[in-house]
Amino acid sequence: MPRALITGITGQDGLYLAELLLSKGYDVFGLIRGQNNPKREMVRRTVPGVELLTGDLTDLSSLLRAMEAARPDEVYNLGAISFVAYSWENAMLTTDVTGKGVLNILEAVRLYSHDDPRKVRFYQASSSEMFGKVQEVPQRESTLLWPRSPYGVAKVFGHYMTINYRESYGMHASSGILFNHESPRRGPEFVTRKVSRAVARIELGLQDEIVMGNLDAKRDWGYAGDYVEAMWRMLQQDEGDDYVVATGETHSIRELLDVAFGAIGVSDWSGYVKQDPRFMRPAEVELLIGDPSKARTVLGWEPKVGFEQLVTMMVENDLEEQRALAGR
Ligand code: NDP
Ligand code: GDR
Repeated sequence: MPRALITGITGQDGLYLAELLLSKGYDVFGLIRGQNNPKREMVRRTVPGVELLTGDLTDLSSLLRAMEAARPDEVYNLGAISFVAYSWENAMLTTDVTGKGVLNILEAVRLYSHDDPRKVRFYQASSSEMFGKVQEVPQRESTLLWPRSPYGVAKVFGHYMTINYRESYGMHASSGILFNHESPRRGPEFVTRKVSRAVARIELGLQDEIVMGNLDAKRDWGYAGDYVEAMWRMLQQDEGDDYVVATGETHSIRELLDVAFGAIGVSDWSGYVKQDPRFMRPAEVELLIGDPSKARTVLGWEPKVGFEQLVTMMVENDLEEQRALAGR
């Protein structure tokens, strides 16, 4: 039975990846931080087959202990401070976790695998945020990186460290440059879930309006359930490499609002949406659209869920969730 260690098990991708690996017969270990993490019970309920190990990406010795306990064949580093807006307010913490945390886990993998550098296969959750002020459209693996936030800068560090460990030590290390991916499990701070939840609450008479930032930014949005499949496929290749994972389509926040409000039969949402500078970012990533040709050709990966289906799925999920909460 293959064994996998996932950091970021309490997050959106950690849960989907754990489900995928359990369905493939893996023994799955999840790293959870903090002495009484409030998400521990949710993880136990959602993926009961996962064994939880305590550790933190900023604490190398805890990562070494987790490696010894899990004895993994594959390590998926999904842990990060991942909210871009928050990264300006907590730039040093973001650097420590999202940036230096990658070095810590790479080092833990290297030390654990001292007898054979290819004993453990490693996945790093890189991000389209690294393209920032985009230098090429669409963005591919070779596009020059130009990050626009402390989060993006930290991800660039992690990305190049992963490549460097592959080149320096011959490790099987891969970096997935994933574009935005969403789901009913998306954190409510991110724009898709903020919108799907607000639209559901407006439909149920629980909320009157939604206050947003920049409506003109464009993102290449896919479904998280599809994207974790690409992570796994990367680690099944003979060699580690870097791959863009995206749909190849881009949509503005306005189009997101069109589809989300459309799901409750509202075609003109202008009366429900306000803008406030507090949701604007000091530097914006205006346009992201990925070219997933390499992932398609080498990994045989294709996204299955399209933009409209994704947004509608999220609104329907939030309608159900908000109805249940309101009925309580
Ligand atoms: P989430 O924000 O949902 O999850 C982040 C995870 O990181 C949580 O489990 C969190 O744990 C954990 N974490 C935070 N700080 C630490 C720490 N100090 N030590 C260990 N773990 C920590 O992110 P997603 O699931 O959406 O994304 C997974 C990864 O992919 C992240 O690295 C993200 O940056 C990256 N990414 C995501 C994309 C997306 O569109 N979703 C696109 C491209 C990259 P806790 O619950 O305890 O806070
Ligand atoms: P992003 O996702 O920054 O792309 O990072 P987010 O959903 O936060 O923002 C997307 C775009 O929407 C605009 N926006 C708003 N965003 C939020 N959160 N709230 C608002 O009210 C709002 N109004 C407009 C933003 O300005 C932005 O342009 C996500 C994260 O998952 C990262 O970890 C990951 O690396 C990247 O996707 C790829």
